[in-house]
This record gives sequence, C-alpha cells and structure tokens, in this order.
Amino acid sequence: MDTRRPILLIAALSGVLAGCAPASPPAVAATPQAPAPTTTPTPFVLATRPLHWITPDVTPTPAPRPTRTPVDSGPLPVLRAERLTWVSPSDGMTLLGIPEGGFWMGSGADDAYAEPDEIPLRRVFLDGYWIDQTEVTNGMYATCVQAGACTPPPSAFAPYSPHPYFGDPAYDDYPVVNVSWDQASAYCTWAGRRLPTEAEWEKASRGTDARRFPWEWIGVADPEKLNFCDERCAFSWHVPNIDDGYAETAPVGSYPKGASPFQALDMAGNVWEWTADWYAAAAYRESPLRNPAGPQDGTWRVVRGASWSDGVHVRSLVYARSANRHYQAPDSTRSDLGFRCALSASAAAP
Ligand SMILES: [Ca+2]
Ligand SMILES: [Ca+2]
Repeated sequence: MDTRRPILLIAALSGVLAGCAPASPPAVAATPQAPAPTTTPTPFVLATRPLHWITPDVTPTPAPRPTRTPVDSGPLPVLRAERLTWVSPSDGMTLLGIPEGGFWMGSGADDAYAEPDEIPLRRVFLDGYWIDQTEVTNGMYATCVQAGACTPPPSAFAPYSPHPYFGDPAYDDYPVVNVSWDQASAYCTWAGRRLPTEAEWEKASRGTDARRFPWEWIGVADPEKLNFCDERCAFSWHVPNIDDGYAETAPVGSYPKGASPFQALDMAGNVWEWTADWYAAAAYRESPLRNPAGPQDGTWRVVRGASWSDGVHVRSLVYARSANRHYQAPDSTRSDLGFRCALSASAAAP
C-alpha cells in the first residue's frame, strides 16, 4: 500500500483546521471571535525526497495555446473540435470545452519526482467534457445555500487566520473551502454538473503533451503562476523571499500566467480540489484506458492540485505537479480544500 500519509492525517493541516473551524460557526455578519490556533502545525515531510529546486531534465516543447471562441451564455453548445467556452446560467461559472481525445496520464517510472501511485505514464482517451475554469467561489456556493440545495461550510472562518470568510462579501470571489466531498458533490448537482473524474481533472490540468505542470516548464516555483505557501504564509515551512501576493487563499483566477493548455486556472495551488473518484493506489496501473472513473468504492476520495498551504514541497513543486495524487476522507473538511465541477458533453449537448 502506498506509504504516503493521506493529507487528512497531516499534522500541519490538523493545525489549519483547528485554527479555523469552530464547531458552531457564528452568524457571518457578527464580529466573531474565532479561536486562535491551538496547535502548532508541523510540516509534512517526504522523508526520502530531496528538498531542492527541480532542475529541468527535459527540453520544453511549447504547445500552442488554443484560441477560444467568445463566451456563450446561451444553451450549452455542442462540443466540437474548436475550443468553446460557455457560461453556466445556474451559477455564472465559465466552463471550458475539452474535446474528446487522448492525453498522457500519470508519470514514467524514470521520473525522480513521481510517487508510486501515479506510475506509469499511459495514453488515456476521454470523451468530450466541460470543466469549470476556476474553483467554485464562496459567492457561488452561497447561492446554492440560499436555494436550499447546499449546506453551509461547517466553518465560516478561513482559511487559517481568524477572520470571517464564507458569507463575507469581501471574499465572494475566493474559493469556497471547508466543504466535504458530499457538499461539493451536492453543489455540482445543483448547478447541473458533477465533480470531474480524476482523469478529467488531470487532462484539464496538463493538456495532452505529458507536461509536469499546467504551465511551461521553467524549473522553479514562479510566484506569478500559482498561490502556494510563500513568504506571506504563516506556516514555518513557508518559502522565504518569494511573494505570490497571498498568505492564504487568493481570488480564483488570480494567476493567469499559470493557466493550463486548456486555459483552466489554479489547477496548481490556491486550494486542493475534490474529484469524483475513490482513491486506489493501483488505479493508474489497472484502470481502463478509456474514460477511467476510478474504483467502485473505497475509503478515500482523490484530491488534486496542492494549495496555498503547501510550501517546501511546492518550492520543489512536488505536490503541484499535475500527476500528483492525494486523498482525503469524504466526510472531512479542510481549510485548503475546495473543488470545481465538470459536465459530460454527451450528457448535456442539445
Ligand atoms: Ca501564497
Ligand atoms: Ca486548485
């Protein structure tokens, strides 16, 4: 079995949660007295992994960035080869059309930074689908709560420092956090969508050319491309002398230079994201090569993409790699975990 600790068990994030998740969140409009963190978070460590800057070991092969058609807010268009963009009438989310086709999923066994559960590198075919361009925001999620289809996050405070977050208009454009897998799934259902499969998430993040990150390879943590635990971040493992502009979460879409080949934003950093799949360490070796959807059941749900709270390892860009996999108990919540939704083209095309 994979010996990495699930991020649920990471002492660091236990500290994060302890610092921002009162059992009974007060009304948002009040001046709440959030509890100060009661534990000192400790960084999670990949003991066998060298902590240094990754140096390029391949020559970048720049892929042309697709030109998308103007935003269409009418009925969902039929997903053709051209890259379409559509705005959902239910929540105002911009969705990116990803035409059917193959992509390289996972990592080669010769990749020094690959975890065992993401090996091998395989060509996987996916039917066409749509995926949210950004993480779902507090404002969007609040609309679902107001409609009675979603329950509020168990904590209105977030992400780490004690201040109002969910429900505070100042944070409407920030990613919703502290939501369980069931809450995330309920939101997507309300919005007429669903959580992306792990494969869909990975293709949207890295495109089709087997790149390690959503952006072109440069070999260092670029503060213009993702929100990670930079010098502003309160954790002891923050990366000094690099300023990405945000100590905790950032408004969604704040890093356009880190857009994926399909123009998805924050696929690395800001908040981890729930996916639809149950976690299985062997999934990348054993799942079908066409529209893999993960195992039938399990204990953990897959989360992807790293977050604002990942520092040392984002400095070495381990967790932010598009093939990196983590997992989380579905009924748990974290202050660095949100989600985005997806939609099958075949299921929704007129
Ligand atoms: Ca940051
Ligand atoms: Ca993210």
